[in-house]
Amino acid sequence: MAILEILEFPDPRLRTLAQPVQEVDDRIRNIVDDMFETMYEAPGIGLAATQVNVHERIITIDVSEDKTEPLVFINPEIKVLEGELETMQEGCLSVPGFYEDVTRIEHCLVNALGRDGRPFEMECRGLLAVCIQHEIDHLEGKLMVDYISPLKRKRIKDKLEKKHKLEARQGKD
Ligand code: QAP
Ligand code: CO
Repeated sequence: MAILEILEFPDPRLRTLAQPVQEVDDRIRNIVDDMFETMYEAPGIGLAATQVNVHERIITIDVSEDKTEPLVFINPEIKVLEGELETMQEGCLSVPGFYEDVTRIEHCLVNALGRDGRPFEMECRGLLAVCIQHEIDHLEGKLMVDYISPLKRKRIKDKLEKKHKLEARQGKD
Protein backbone atom coordinates (compact mmCIF):
# COMPACT_ATOMS: atom_id res chain seq x y z
CA MET A 1 0.00 0.00 0.00
CA ALA A 2 1.05 3.58 -0.51
CA ILE A 3 0.00 7.10 0.29
CA LEU A 4 -0.66 8.89 -2.99
CA GLU A 5 -0.16 12.56 -3.81
CA ILE A 6 -3.43 14.49 -3.84
CA LEU A 7 -3.83 17.00 -6.68
CA GLU A 8 -4.91 20.45 -5.54
CA PHE A 9 -7.06 23.12 -7.20
CA PRO A 10 -6.41 24.69 -9.72
CA ASP A 11 -4.42 21.72 -11.09
CA PRO A 12 -5.88 21.16 -14.61
CA ARG A 13 -5.65 17.37 -14.16
CA LEU A 14 -8.61 17.66 -11.75
CA ARG A 15 -10.71 18.55 -14.84
CA THR A 16 -10.12 15.16 -16.50
CA LEU A 17 -13.17 13.01 -17.27
CA ALA A 18 -12.63 9.61 -15.62
CA GLN A 19 -13.15 6.48 -17.72
CA PRO A 20 -15.25 3.46 -16.65
CA VAL A 21 -13.39 0.53 -15.11
CA GLN A 22 -13.52 -2.38 -17.57
CA GLU A 23 -12.70 -5.12 -15.09
CA VAL A 24 -12.33 -5.05 -11.31
CA ASP A 25 -9.02 -6.88 -11.03
CA ASP A 26 -6.00 -6.76 -8.71
CA ARG A 27 -4.74 -3.57 -10.39
CA ILE A 28 -8.03 -1.83 -9.47
CA ARG A 29 -8.04 -3.33 -5.94
CA ASN A 30 -4.51 -1.97 -5.47
CA ILE A 31 -5.69 1.52 -6.42
CA VAL A 32 -8.66 1.16 -4.03
CA ASP A 33 -6.36 0.14 -1.15
CA ASP A 34 -3.99 3.04 -1.82
CA MET A 35 -6.94 5.43 -1.99
CA PHE A 36 -8.19 4.27 1.44
CA GLU A 37 -4.74 4.63 2.95
CA THR A 38 -4.44 8.13 1.43
CA MET A 39 -7.96 9.14 2.52
CA TYR A 40 -7.62 7.89 6.12
CA GLU A 41 -4.20 9.47 6.49
CA ALA A 42 -5.35 12.89 5.22
CA PRO A 43 -7.81 12.52 7.04
CA GLY A 44 -10.84 12.68 4.78
CA ILE A 45 -14.30 11.12 4.46
CA GLY A 46 -14.27 10.72 0.68
CA LEU A 47 -11.80 10.47 -2.19
CA ALA A 48 -12.22 10.12 -5.95
CA ALA A 49 -9.50 8.50 -8.09
CA THR A 50 -9.26 11.75 -10.11
CA GLN A 51 -7.81 13.43 -7.00
CA VAL A 52 -4.85 11.04 -7.00
CA ASN A 53 -4.36 11.43 -10.77
CA VAL A 54 -5.97 8.11 -11.66
CA HIS A 55 -8.63 8.81 -14.27
CA GLU A 56 -10.87 5.82 -13.72
CA ARG A 57 -14.32 5.76 -12.09
CA ILE A 58 -13.38 4.75 -8.52
CA ILE A 59 -14.53 6.33 -5.25
CA THR A 60 -13.71 5.56 -1.61
CA ILE A 61 -15.86 6.87 1.25
CA ASP A 62 -16.06 6.41 5.00
CA VAL A 63 -18.49 8.72 6.77
CA SER A 64 -18.61 6.64 9.97
CA GLU A 65 -17.65 8.18 13.32
CA ASP A 66 -14.92 5.64 14.12
CA LYS A 67 -13.69 5.17 10.52
CA THR A 68 -14.61 1.50 10.37
CA GLU A 69 -17.08 1.55 7.46
CA PRO A 70 -15.08 1.74 4.22
CA LEU A 71 -17.29 2.00 1.10
CA VAL A 72 -16.05 1.44 -2.45
CA PHE A 73 -17.99 2.62 -5.49
CA ILE A 74 -16.69 1.58 -8.92
CA ASN A 75 -18.52 2.92 -12.01
CA PRO A 76 -21.18 4.57 -9.81
CA GLU A 77 -24.54 5.55 -11.31
CA ILE A 78 -26.73 7.89 -9.30
CA LYS A 79 -30.51 8.17 -9.33
CA VAL A 80 -32.39 10.99 -7.61
CA LEU A 81 -35.02 9.69 -5.16
CA GLU A 82 -36.65 12.84 -3.80
CA GLY A 83 -36.87 16.48 -4.74
CA GLU A 84 -35.52 17.48 -1.33
CA LEU A 85 -32.41 19.66 -1.33
CA GLU A 86 -29.85 20.06 1.40
CA THR A 87 -27.23 22.76 1.86
CA MET A 88 -24.08 21.61 3.62
CA GLN A 89 -20.70 23.13 4.25
CA GLU A 90 -18.31 20.97 2.23
CA GLY A 91 -14.58 20.55 2.28
CA CYS A 92 -12.35 18.83 -0.25
CA LEU A 93 -8.87 17.34 0.04
CA SER A 94 -8.12 19.03 -3.31
CA VAL A 95 -9.15 22.43 -1.91
CA PRO A 96 -7.42 22.24 1.50
CA GLY A 97 -8.38 24.78 4.12
CA PHE A 98 -11.56 25.99 2.43
CA TYR A 99 -15.15 25.11 3.32
CA GLU A 100 -18.11 26.29 1.27
CA ASP A 101 -21.90 25.84 1.22
CA VAL A 102 -23.11 23.57 -1.57
CA THR A 103 -26.75 22.57 -2.20
CA ARG A 104 -27.37 19.01 -3.32
CA ILE A 105 -30.06 16.30 -3.42
CA GLU A 106 -30.64 14.84 0.05
CA HIS A 107 -31.77 11.36 -0.99
CA CYS A 108 -30.40 9.24 -3.80
CA LEU A 109 -29.94 5.69 -5.01
CA VAL A 110 -26.49 4.61 -6.11
CA ASN A 111 -25.66 1.59 -8.24
CA ALA A 112 -22.00 0.59 -8.43
CA LEU A 113 -19.53 -2.29 -8.37
CA GLY A 114 -17.80 -3.21 -5.11
CA ARG A 115 -14.17 -4.16 -4.46
CA ASP A 116 -15.08 -7.72 -5.52
CA GLY A 117 -16.55 -6.51 -8.82
CA ARG A 118 -20.09 -7.39 -7.78
CA PRO A 119 -22.87 -4.90 -8.50
CA PHE A 120 -24.75 -3.46 -5.53
CA GLU A 121 -27.34 -0.79 -4.84
CA MET A 122 -27.25 1.61 -1.91
CA GLU A 123 -29.82 4.12 -0.76
CA CYS A 124 -28.02 7.22 0.49
CA ARG A 125 -29.18 10.08 2.71
CA GLY A 126 -27.60 12.97 4.60
CA LEU A 127 -23.80 13.17 4.69
CA LEU A 128 -23.35 9.99 2.64
CA ALA A 129 -25.69 11.29 -0.09
CA VAL A 130 -23.81 14.60 -0.18
CA CYS A 131 -20.42 12.89 -0.17
CA ILE A 132 -21.20 10.48 -3.02
CA GLN A 133 -22.45 13.39 -5.17
CA HIS A 134 -19.30 15.40 -4.35
CA GLU A 135 -17.09 12.44 -5.34
CA ILE A 136 -19.02 11.64 -8.55
CA ASP A 137 -18.52 15.30 -9.50
CA HIS A 138 -14.73 14.70 -9.27
CA LEU A 139 -15.04 11.84 -11.80
CA GLU A 140 -16.72 14.36 -14.15
CA GLY A 141 -13.92 16.89 -13.63
CA LYS A 142 -16.15 19.05 -11.46
CA LEU A 143 -15.14 20.63 -8.16
CA MET A 144 -16.92 22.06 -5.11
CA VAL A 145 -15.59 25.52 -6.04
CA ASP A 146 -17.61 25.39 -9.29
CA TYR A 147 -20.75 25.93 -7.16
CA ILE A 148 -19.57 29.17 -5.53
CA SER A 149 -19.27 32.70 -6.95
CA PRO A 150 -16.49 33.41 -9.46
CA LEU A 151 -15.05 36.00 -7.07
CA LYS A 152 -14.82 33.53 -4.16
CA ARG A 153 -13.37 30.91 -6.54
CA LYS A 154 -10.71 33.36 -7.73
CA ARG A 155 -9.73 34.17 -4.13
CA ILE A 156 -9.32 30.48 -3.32
CA LYS A 157 -7.33 29.93 -6.53
CA ASP A 158 -4.98 32.81 -5.73
CA LYS A 159 -4.43 31.62 -2.15
CA LEU A 160 -3.74 28.02 -3.16
CA GLU A 161 -1.41 29.11 -6.00
CA LYS A 162 0.52 31.18 -3.47
CA LYS A 163 0.74 28.15 -1.16
CA HIS A 164 1.92 25.93 -4.04
CA LYS A 165 4.64 28.42 -4.97
CA LEU A 166 5.85 28.48 -1.38
CA GLU A 167 5.84 24.68 -1.20
CA ALA A 168 7.76 24.44 -4.49
CA ARG A 169 10.40 26.82 -3.17
CA GLN A 170 10.70 25.26 0.30
CA GLY A 171 10.20 21.66 -0.77
CA LYS A 172 7.16 19.73 0.51
CA ASP A 173 7.05 17.86 3.85
C1 QAP B 1 -16.05 15.51 0.59
O1 QAP B 1 -14.02 15.83 1.72
C2 QAP B 1 -17.09 16.09 1.51
O2 QAP B 1 -9.82 21.32 3.70
C3 QAP B 1 -14.89 14.84 1.28
O3 QAP B 1 -7.69 20.85 5.23
C4 QAP B 1 -16.74 16.88 2.62
O4 QAP B 1 -12.87 14.46 3.05
C5 QAP B 1 -18.40 15.89 1.27
C6 QAP B 1 -10.30 17.74 4.28
C7 QAP B 1 -17.72 17.41 3.45
C8 QAP B 1 -19.38 16.41 2.10
C9 QAP B 1 -19.04 17.16 3.20
C10 QAP B 1 -10.49 19.02 3.82
C11 QAP B 1 -9.19 17.50 5.06
C12 QAP B 1 -11.20 16.64 3.94
C13 QAP B 1 -9.63 20.05 4.15
C14 QAP B 1 -13.03 15.58 2.63
C15 QAP B 1 -8.51 19.79 4.94
C16 QAP B 1 -8.30 18.51 5.39
C17 QAP B 1 -12.19 16.72 3.03
CO1 CO C 1 -13.36 16.61 -3.11
